[in-house]
Amino acid sequence: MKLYYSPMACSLADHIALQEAGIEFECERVNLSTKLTATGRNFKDVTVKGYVPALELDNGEILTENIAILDWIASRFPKLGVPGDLGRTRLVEALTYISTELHCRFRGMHGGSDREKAEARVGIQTGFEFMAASFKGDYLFGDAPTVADFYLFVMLLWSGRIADGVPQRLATFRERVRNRDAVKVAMATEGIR
Ligand SMILES: N[C@@H](CCC(=O)N[C@@H](CS)C(=O)NCC(=O)O)C(=O)O
Repeated sequence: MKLYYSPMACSLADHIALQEAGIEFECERVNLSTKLTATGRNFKDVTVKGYVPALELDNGEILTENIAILDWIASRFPKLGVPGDLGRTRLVEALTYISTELHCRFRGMHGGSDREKAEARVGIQTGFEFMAASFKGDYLFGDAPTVADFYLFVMLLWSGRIADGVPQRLATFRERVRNRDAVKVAMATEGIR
């Protein structure tokens, strides 16, 4: 299995999740500007979408989209998912919120008008406040992290771009996640401090 990633991109969530799962996997860096991978491959031959994450399975199939990849990891490694009848649905609900209400809004911070940037900033702040209020323990769903926590963690790493900062609960959570062994390994592999 191989994860195509770019340092500090959203693919860090998938990278951490694979590391937390404790499985063997390879990862290959992608230059998002040139669309070349570290081995010189045209990344568009891996996925025509041209964006990370992309996960190449052992049978050669390529998975894309954070929600799909993180859900796939959680379904194979239930310790990273949410138990119970509605567990998977609750997990997808959280992943979708992070993707559509947070991740997408960070895009609005790049290249938009001042007004669009201000709207994105408010939306992100509101999203973080909602997330902070929905914690059920040290992590989103209780006392152990799920793949959704790793996606939220990456959004919080990016939040340095927001002047207003993040709610204290999320700042504490960010440090808690950052100090996990698997997270340190994933970040060191990507060259992030
Ligand atoms: N819809 C995709 C978006 C992924 C995405 O935004 N990837 C960014 C990095 S965070 C990227 O590769 N951007 C480069 C590009 O779009 O050319 C997902 O949710 O997985």
